[in-house]
Amino acid sequence: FKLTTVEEFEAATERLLETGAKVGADSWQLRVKNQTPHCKFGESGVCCRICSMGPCRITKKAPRGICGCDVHGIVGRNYLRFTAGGSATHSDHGREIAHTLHEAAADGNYKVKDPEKLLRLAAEFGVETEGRDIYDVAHEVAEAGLMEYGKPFGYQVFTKRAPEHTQEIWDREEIRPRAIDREVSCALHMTHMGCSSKPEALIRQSLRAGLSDGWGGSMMGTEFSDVLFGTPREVETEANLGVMVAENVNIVVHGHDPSLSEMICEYADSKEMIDYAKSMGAQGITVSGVCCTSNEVAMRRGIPMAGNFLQQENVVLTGACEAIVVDVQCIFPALGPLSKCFHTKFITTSPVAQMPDSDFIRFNAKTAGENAKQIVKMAIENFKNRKPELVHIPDMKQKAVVGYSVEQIEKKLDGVTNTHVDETGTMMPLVDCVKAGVLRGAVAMVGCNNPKVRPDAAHIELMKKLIANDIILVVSGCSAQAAAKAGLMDKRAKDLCGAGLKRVCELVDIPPVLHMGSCVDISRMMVLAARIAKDSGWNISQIPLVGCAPEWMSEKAVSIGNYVVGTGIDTYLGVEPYAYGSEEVDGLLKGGLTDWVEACYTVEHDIDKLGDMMIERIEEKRTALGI
Ligand code: NFS
Ligand code: SF4
Repeated sequence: FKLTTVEEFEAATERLLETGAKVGADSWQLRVKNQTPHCKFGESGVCCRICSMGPCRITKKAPRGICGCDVHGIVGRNYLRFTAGGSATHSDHGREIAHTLHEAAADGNYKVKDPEKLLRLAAEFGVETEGRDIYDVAHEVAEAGLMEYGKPFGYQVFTKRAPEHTQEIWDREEIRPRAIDREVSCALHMTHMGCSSKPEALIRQSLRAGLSDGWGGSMMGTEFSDVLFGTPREVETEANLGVMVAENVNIVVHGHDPSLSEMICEYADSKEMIDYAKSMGAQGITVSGVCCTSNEVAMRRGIPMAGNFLQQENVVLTGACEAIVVDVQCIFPALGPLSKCFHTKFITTSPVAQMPDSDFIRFNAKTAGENAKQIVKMAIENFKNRKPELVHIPDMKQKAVVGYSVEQIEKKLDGVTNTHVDETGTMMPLVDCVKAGVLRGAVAMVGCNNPKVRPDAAHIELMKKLIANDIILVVSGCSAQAAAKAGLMDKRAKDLCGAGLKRVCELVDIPPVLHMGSCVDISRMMVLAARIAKDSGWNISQIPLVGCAPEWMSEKAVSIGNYVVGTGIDTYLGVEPYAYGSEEVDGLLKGGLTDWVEACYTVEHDIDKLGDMMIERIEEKRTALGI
């Protein structure tokens, strides 16, 4: 067993870019060159363009905008707007899933696959279940969920899942999130010309808007997806471009909302479609994924992961992609023109993400079956248009075991003989390992790729370093895919761990890097932290646990950062937020927040140092606990 190295990834990309050059394709690698150097005003957050007296940018000579706003107000407002964008995006995804749940029917496209979870949610939302049809319950739970977006009074119901101490902090600091849409609207209101320019107020709202995502919209996205498509369980899969099969019709699903990708997987697996593919000269159909929709179907169905964010152009560059089918978020508009250089169909499906040079097949819950069938057929019929001389699939993939929902982790721990042998459903075996020092702690590593960081290298190098130091990883999003591509989700990766973590991997029968899902599934990590805190009696901020997003790029990532920090988990970034132009805002984010929520950010570009800092912080937390 051998890990795949980043050098090997890069060589494969180079080879694909040669094909691209042949057909005159553009690439992000080229566009990065055109966009470098980036605008320093934008990067430091000191440019304001929220009213038409501006744009104003702050310099030594011009310390205030035309309205008189200073640099701290401008940077703070930009930071809050960035957060609001992310919170809106995750939460609107959650809302879509709630609508899908509302459409679920015994004879419909969407069914209830995890009734047990539905009943638990019904209890949380106060929905009557006694003697009722499961679909009636589903619809009422969906409605209750949808009310979380706009309810006039009260707070997010899921915030009750947090430990008492955390809830007290949220109330004390006035950051317990109210209706989700309200927090996003309020953020836009506060940042309108002539409203808030006080960093404390703006950053406080950033936390609240983030928390409305993590403990609201994202959590709903996760929970309702589990009800509809099943709560993830341990499953084997594979990762990297080598999962595409030259002889087969290759359909790549990309985006975030599993409602579409689940249906595509369902139909692509039907005898009717497979026979049709064979009649068209292919040997079968391979569905693989990119970005978080890939994580969703990998976690629930073992559908292989073709790659992560900065690999999305590569799947087209293989020349073997019949269709790349997208829903929402993180989709490069570049895929339109790129697909035109090949036979690939670029199929957009959501009114929320419409792009030039794509075939738009409007997907919705009522017509989902027909839509999916139409898309699969289109891909099959496109097989004959391949240009064989352009086909090259890098022979590169790794095995991975994925599917570590909180429920699955709990089950795994139940299987361990321990001092709490009579108890099930407890995190205590894990806590005991941490107390004993066999496990030093955990890092939740999440987020994107960013060309500002050598893609995947930060994720993979950090993970290798951490597991060698007996620190377990829970991961999601594109970070998870980096791990899987490298081979870190193969159970044999235990041999790269320190002796303690290796023993834990053997005992619990897990890989050292646990795939917890997509980015909305970082809500699973919040629930896990809450459970560990409750079972151990520690506060969340006392757990030897930190968050990390070494290659983050999106607004969603900033929203996540805010709720992870807002939940009491120190967070380590490898890319600066656009906030360093204000000492006050920068100071709050990188220190001041600790007084409010017992956690803050650390930003470090040197990835090796970033790793050392996390290890140091974990050890500090251990010392403080006296373990
Ligand atoms: Ni998260 Fe998922 Fe990837 Fe970043 Fe985009 S796919 S929602 S935002 S790039 S991890
Ligand atoms: Fe300039 Fe103030 Fe308008 Fe911003 S709000 S563009 S700082 S005048």
